[in-house]
Amino acid sequence: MRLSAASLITAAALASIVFVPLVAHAADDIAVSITNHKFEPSEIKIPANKRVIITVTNNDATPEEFESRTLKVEKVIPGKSKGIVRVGPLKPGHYPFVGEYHEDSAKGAIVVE
Ligand SMILES: [Cu+2]
Repeated sequence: MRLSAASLITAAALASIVFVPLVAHAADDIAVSITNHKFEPSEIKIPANKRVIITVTNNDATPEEFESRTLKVEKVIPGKSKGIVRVGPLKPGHYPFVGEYHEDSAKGAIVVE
């Protein structure tokens, strides 16, 4: 099938529509990992009044639960897998979180500035 100029323009327009939100999302994505029941980084800085997607990679073989009582977030992440936690928009402040299954070592905070 030959592509007409009109269909190429339509394809280009669609590509730009799809491309823009992906770039906008990427700027607000934060990556956190869990290794030996500790978060890395343990302090996550995010901008105020923005939605942020936190990808939590659990490198441990055992499951962990990302939990923040102040943020009302709970997310179980099975061993050797990833989970997505959405936060915000938030006011500036300090929002602690834990890995509920290993609270002694898995501690951190989201710092909103
Ligand atoms: Cu819980």
